[in-house]
Amino acid sequence: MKKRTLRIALIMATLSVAVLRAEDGSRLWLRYDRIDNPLLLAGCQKSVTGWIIEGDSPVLRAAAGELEIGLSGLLGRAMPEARSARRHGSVVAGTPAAAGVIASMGLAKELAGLGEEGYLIISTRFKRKNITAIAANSDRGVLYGVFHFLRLLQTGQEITGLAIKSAPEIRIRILNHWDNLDRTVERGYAGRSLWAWEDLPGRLHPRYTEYARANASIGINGTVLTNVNANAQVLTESYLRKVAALADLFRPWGIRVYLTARFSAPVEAGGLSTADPLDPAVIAWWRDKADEIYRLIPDFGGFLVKANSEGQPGPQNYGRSHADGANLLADALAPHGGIVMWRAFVYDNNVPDDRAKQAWNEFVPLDGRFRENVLIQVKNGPIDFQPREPFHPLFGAMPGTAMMPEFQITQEYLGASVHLVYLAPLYEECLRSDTHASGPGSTVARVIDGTLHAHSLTAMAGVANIGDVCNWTGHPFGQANWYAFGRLAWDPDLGSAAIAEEWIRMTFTGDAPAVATIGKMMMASREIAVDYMTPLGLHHIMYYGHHYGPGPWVDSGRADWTSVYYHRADSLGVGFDRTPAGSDAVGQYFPPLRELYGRLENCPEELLLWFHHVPWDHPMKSGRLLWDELCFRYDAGVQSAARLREEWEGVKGSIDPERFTEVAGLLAKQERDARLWRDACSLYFQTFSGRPFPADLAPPQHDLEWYKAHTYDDIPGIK
Ligand code: GCV
Repeated sequence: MKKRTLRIALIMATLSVAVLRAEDGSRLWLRYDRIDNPLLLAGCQKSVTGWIIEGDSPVLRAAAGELEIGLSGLLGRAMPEARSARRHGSVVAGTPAAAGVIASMGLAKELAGLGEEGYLIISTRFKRKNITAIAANSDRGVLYGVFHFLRLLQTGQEITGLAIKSAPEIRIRILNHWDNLDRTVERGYAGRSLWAWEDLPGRLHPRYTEYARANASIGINGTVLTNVNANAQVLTESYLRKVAALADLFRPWGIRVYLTARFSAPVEAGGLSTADPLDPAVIAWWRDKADEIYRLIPDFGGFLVKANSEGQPGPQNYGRSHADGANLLADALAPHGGIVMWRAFVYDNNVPDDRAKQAWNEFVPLDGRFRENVLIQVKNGPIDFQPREPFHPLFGAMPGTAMMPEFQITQEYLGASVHLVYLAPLYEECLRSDTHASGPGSTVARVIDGTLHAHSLTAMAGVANIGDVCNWTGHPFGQANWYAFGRLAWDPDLGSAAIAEEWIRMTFTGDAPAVATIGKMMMASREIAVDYMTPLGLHHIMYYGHHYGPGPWVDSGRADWTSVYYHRADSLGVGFDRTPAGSDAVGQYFPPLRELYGRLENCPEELLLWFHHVPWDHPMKSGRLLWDELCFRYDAGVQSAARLREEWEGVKGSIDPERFTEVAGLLAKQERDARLWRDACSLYFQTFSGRPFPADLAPPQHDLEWYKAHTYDDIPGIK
């Protein structure tokens, strides 16, 4: 058998095994099963009869492999690369540099402005034949175009008459892994870290390539391999060789590696007596370290740094500023084209001001003092990845500095890998928030895509929810959050409902009623979680440590890690007064938001208790008093969680039994724990309101002491 025929036979065998094997979720959204609608299949088979990649490079070979596997699977027939494009239905992909069909099409004008990663997908004619051209300025653009074209087939969209032009709005679209070198994952709920440091660089697990493929398919082009609570060991030579092995594997998929830099590394890994950013020996150490890294990894992306926060070392240990610290690393990386992502997640229990204000206080005075290759990485909200927060007031407040958002894909405060919570609506809510920094329309999206303040260095980070479990994310729906993050990083203006539909069709089924039901469930899920966990602007009332269940009573230990710090319940009311009469956090927002958030009568109810301490008998829009409304919202969350479980039952025949059963089990657990949230929080807040539960709501099952004593022995994550 010729080599090529053998390869195709292998692919087909793999595909049929995939059909027969249990649905374990490992194929993510890149399943490429044969299109099951016969009419659609016939149409696609007619429109796509062969493919060619013009040119040769590792990236183009990755694209070719994807086209071959994808088209063979989706069209249900072996699809090796064709010899020529001179027949109807050819798909031709490449750059004008290859001097082939793409070059002959004279696309220079259309390709202008699409940059290094954009692409065109057009239905056109070549030598009197109908073909589809996937054209780009670079091989990476071709790869992204190929994935887009396959997505059209996977989601049952039209593949004739195409005139698609796409380029990313954000330059660096990056995952942050909070993975430790011992393979535990901070806030990880999907098994151990993917990075088998003990086997690297010699043994390369097949999952590394699968990981890179999945990321490339959604446009992710960077990954920070290590935890922001960093270990300097990763900067030692032996670990850098391991990192280089991963970088080599990821490169053909357009992915660069980045590392977290522990600020005290010159002391811990370099034997210096100080890590003072202005000390000449420290400056030389980082410069030499950067040179060493780039010798091993020529396209190394740069460093992500958490400094002077939650016990991490930083420039302030030496009386220096965050700008001094960031610029030290930026100068070391600059000659190689590397960047620094410096986190604004800083707060200190010894600073008497509201935690929500501290990052702004710290960073705004430093605006304009960071090097060109520094981005300030800002969490979506001012506290910490809560089910709902207002957008972070730093967005728009530092026009002279490149800002990037950090979203959490892993569900630290949103039910770990137990709860179905589709996070795209949360990301979208933040991206669409209008900061009013330069008048109306100054959305967070316009701040971070660089258009508002003319920055060309742009980025968006997501804290990964990926581990070494078979289905990558623990909860099968966790995959949707990874997927949605990538899609939104490419285009922050995409809508979460449309992204959900794509993902469902690629991951579960194209059956229209099932797609509609699952889409509805996903779109409702974030609001449902807000209701049963932290309605009306409550926040950070999770159980100490694991953050999974309720813990509104947590009142000991570091003050800004307690719940009472945030809800401030007393006999008069509940909520954090952040008006000028309180902490004045509202003052960090631009007008008219100060007035919107700052006046009780104006404040959107979903953020009420974030910004105000509100009397228990405050009349709400529903006509209920605050206390009753709070009980009602908690209860509505539980009812809706029950509805999610029921709705899932309705898609039973449309989903494979393995994943159907797995999700059904998780939804039952979610409902159970939503009740726990409702009962625990209602009972706890009742000790302050002193009011009865509304008569039409089911009373809590146990007393408050029972909930306080409850331990969670069936949840994932580091204990
Ligand atoms: C990586 C929260 C989490 C920590 C996390 C921190 C951060 O505090 O609970 O686990 O540390 O955020 O984002 O740095």
